[in-house]
Amino acid sequence: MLRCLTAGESHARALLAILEGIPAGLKVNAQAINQELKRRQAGFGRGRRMQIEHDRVEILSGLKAGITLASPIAILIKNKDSSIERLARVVCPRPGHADLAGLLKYGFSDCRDVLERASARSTATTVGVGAICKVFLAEFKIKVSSRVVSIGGQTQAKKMTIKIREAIQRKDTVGGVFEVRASGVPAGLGSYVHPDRRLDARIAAAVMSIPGIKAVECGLGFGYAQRFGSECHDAIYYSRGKGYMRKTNNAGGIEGGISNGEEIVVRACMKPISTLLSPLASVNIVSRRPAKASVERSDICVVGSAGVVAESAIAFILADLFLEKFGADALRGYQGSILALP
Ligand code: EPS
Repeated sequence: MLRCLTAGESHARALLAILEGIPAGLKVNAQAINQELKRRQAGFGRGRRMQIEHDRVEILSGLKAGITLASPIAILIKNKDSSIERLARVVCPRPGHADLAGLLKYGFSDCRDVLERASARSTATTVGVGAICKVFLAEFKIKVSSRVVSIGGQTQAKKMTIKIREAIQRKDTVGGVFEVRASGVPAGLGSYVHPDRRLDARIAAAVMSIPGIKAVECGLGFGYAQRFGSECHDAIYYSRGKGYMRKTNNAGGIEGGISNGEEIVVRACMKPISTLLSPLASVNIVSRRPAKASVERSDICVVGSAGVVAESAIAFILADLFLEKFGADALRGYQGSILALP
């Protein structure tokens, strides 16, 4: 129901996105999007690029007087650093980055031709689009949030900070785990009928599409493998006021690929950023001789930002599947009781 196309490179003039399928009559303002863009840029461990960029959106189309027209919404985020034509050639691919695999795929002779688009800078557009989806979801009291679960194996805030400091001192990088929760999601989004429309499959694909994400789990995830069925499935209850309900939520709000009315809980692992100030072994692609990997300006730890990006990616999927189930041309079309208790 929703379609999105993004364009832009890390140091091109701008990043752009076109979002199609948001119904007419939704109030959207740039401020709501800018708040989310700011959240993406924040966090201890971000690199110097974040001091240069103060991401702000320009909404180019799709609105009149701040209200959606149902036409495609085009957004633009300008890059302050738009030095793409002046940047030096990169000839020593970084292990872990798209550099070498991209080079082999396209036959480039400069890793920069890969890294400009492979850069996580593109996640600014993911967040811009996700912010609009969040505004739509908020109309139905659906809220998406995230938190950092661990950094480099540490689960306590103070120890996480120490771990990032350690990475800085070591000229290293560090990854971690974040969690995204979506509350107020009605039962019935997704499908057990169509494998490609399963809510968990769609969410996993969306989160895996974020640069640096190496694993995704829903609810108990890998924890299911360590328990008996009786210890992990969420018993079903009914109350007149609340309808069907659970006292536990190990399923993370998804059963059979469909939302079950409980909170959606998703966790993902972000690998350590692959640009290392103390670089690993690589090969110079011109001489084919051993060389240290190239060092580009980068971040030390971006797990918090990745959580914000994943919120946006999940908001897009929830909005898409919500429209698939309850679709209407205009917000006014939603009058009535689509979210009534089963
Ligand atoms: C990023 C912008 C990039 C990097 C980072 C994320 O800017 P620059 O390359 O100019 O420093 O800081 O991208 C990567 C970590 C990567 O591997 O590409 C951003 O806007 O989030």
